[in-house]
Amino acid sequence: MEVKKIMQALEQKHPGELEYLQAVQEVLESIEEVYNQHPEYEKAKIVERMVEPDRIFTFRVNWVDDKGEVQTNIGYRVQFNCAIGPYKGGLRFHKAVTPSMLKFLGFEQTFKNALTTLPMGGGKGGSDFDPVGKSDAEIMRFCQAYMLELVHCIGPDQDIPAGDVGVGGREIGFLNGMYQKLTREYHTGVLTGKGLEWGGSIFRPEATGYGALYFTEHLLKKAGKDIKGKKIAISGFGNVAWGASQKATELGGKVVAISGPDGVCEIPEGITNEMIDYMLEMRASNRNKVEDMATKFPGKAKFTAGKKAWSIPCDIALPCAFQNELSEDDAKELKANGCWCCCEVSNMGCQPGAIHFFQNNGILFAPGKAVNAGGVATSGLEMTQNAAHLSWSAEEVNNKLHWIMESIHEQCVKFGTQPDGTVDYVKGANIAGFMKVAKAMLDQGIV
Ligand code: 2IT
Repeated sequence: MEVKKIMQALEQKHPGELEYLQAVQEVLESIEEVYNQHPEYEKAKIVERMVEPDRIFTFRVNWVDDKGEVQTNIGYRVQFNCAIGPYKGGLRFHKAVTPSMLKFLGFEQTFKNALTTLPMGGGKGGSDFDPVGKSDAEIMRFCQAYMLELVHCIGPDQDIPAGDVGVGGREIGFLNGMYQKLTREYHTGVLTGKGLEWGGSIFRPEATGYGALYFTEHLLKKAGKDIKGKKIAISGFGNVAWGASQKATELGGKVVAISGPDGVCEIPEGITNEMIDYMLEMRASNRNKVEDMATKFPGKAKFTAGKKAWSIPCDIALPCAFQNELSEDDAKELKANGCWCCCEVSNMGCQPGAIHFFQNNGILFAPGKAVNAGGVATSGLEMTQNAAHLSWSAEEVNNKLHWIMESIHEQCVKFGTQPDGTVDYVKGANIAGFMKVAKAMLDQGIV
């Protein structure tokens, strides 16, 4: 395989699909060496087949807003790769959603799911519907209209969506209600992230953030460090930032910043449980403003408009918001302010320049597909509980999540340890995920 050649061909086929091309390039660069030691992969054109989604559904979604006006959005479901199990991955509702964004997310999901140790293939979906400023009734009508089409693409043994940016427990509820209405099938296993009363798993809402901190703990331990008393900057204030803030605080870290599209809130004394609870209200309000935290807790949280979380001095940076949210300049600012570790929690949260800067400047870095896999892993645990028609205890789910994150860390160490003894977590995660999917594809022939 020659990465350059494959990328050129892909760019020709998918011009302008920047996020997708970026995600593919990152993976191919890190697996190139290992791949070239396996002529059987080359012969079966594993890479050429793996970078293309199995199929993409695109559909129009019409709904009526509170003013009585008809709205038109586009809905998607990308079924990326089913070599190791049914398609699994979240739904993103965000005004910037494009096929490129969902293809990058589906591609990443395929490797991430492989790392979880559970048999799940990769998928992703969503819509350019913008939840900002929408009423609950509008959210419900949109979710129902979206499910009128999505219903034809999914099923408990085919494709199991969950939440992502803009899709949380409320949206999964509306989607599941409509799915049952349309199909008259009352199994619990077609969506994950469900409410506890109707088939959801305990800790699924917290799992992405909790898992990220379990992974971070292992990474720090391996590097001879620990989290106690460390200053942590977190971007975003949504579901992932919420779970990460909780677990970081519980483990003795001090969360000194959260952020939003409007700016950053600095919290010099560290985030409190009251503030963490308030993050949920901020998300439910659909205002999308982190300034609300400073308004609610004057004197404790200080808002600065237009600034990112990376402007606040910290030891550890945890991007928890959106792809490409941390640039090379941000990485430089972080280092100048004393940061020595960045665990990417958002999918592809760091731009390639930022990752290279971290790696070339001795800053510990781990990629999203390893760090944030606790979310989908717990979705997998939810599917298992649904299939067995039972619910596990908090302790049981937490122990399993803990074990999965530890094993993801071990896979990264196994495939990413460099001759000087340091761990390249990007290589480790990509090679480990790739090898599993590649082997599964090879075993199952040219399909
Ligand atoms: O990016 C992700 O891993 C998710 N949004 C969670 C997917 C899932 O199926 O739980």
